[in-house]
Amino acid sequence: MYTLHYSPDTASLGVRMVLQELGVPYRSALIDRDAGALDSPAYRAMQPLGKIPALETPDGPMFETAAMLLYLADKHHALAPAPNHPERAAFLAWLFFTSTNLHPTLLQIFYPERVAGEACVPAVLTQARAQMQMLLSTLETMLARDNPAWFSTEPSVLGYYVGMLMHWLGGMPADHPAHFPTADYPALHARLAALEVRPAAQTIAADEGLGALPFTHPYA
Ligand SMILES: N[C@@H](CCC(=O)N[C@@H](CS)C(=O)NCC(=O)O)C(=O)O
Repeated sequence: MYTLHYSPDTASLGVRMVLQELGVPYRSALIDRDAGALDSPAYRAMQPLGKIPALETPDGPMFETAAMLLYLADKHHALAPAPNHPERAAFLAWLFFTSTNLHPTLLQIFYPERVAGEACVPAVLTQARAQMQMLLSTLETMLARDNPAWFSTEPSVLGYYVGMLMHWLGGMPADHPAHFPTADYPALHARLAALEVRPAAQTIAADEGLGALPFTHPYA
């Protein structure tokens, strides 16, 4: 049995959809942020930085979204190429591309003041937006060229991870710095459109109030 410590519409979303897609027994434990739960010793013992999500597993607590996703895929032999599969190398490269490039750049766009203080916000935003455009174009080029099964015909932990990030990027109004609609990236859009209608995505999106098309038309 897993316990996912989550808060609606945060970084717990991808892991929660993956747990649902796997069909394994799990519990969703709502984090009481207002009560300071992220700073409690019990939570910090699971997630030392006090971020969301944290996952309790039979092997102990885990933090970091990508680590959880890879752990779950390997543990349940699903939603990723197996360790000895020829596609494993490419899959790992793009999973780490997402966790070390896409996700941190997204955080810089949403929280530019955390990078170098309020005075540097305009410069940070200019740089981070350009970086995000380049990263999404790089992903788009790979998808259109290679069409890997783990991001097209088959659901994968990576698809859910990128879907979660695009949910936030696509959901912002046109004048928001984080406005990056999936429609601008047709290969990515088509794959996320197929993923978001799966029962697992629909169940969690409904529970968290994220609309019927959470990856391609957030909040619609
Ligand atoms: N690298 C972490 C990032 C997690 C993260 O930034 N979570 C956000 C929620 S979307 C958070 O906990 N924010 C609370 C805060 O920064 O105080 C992961 O992938 O798990």
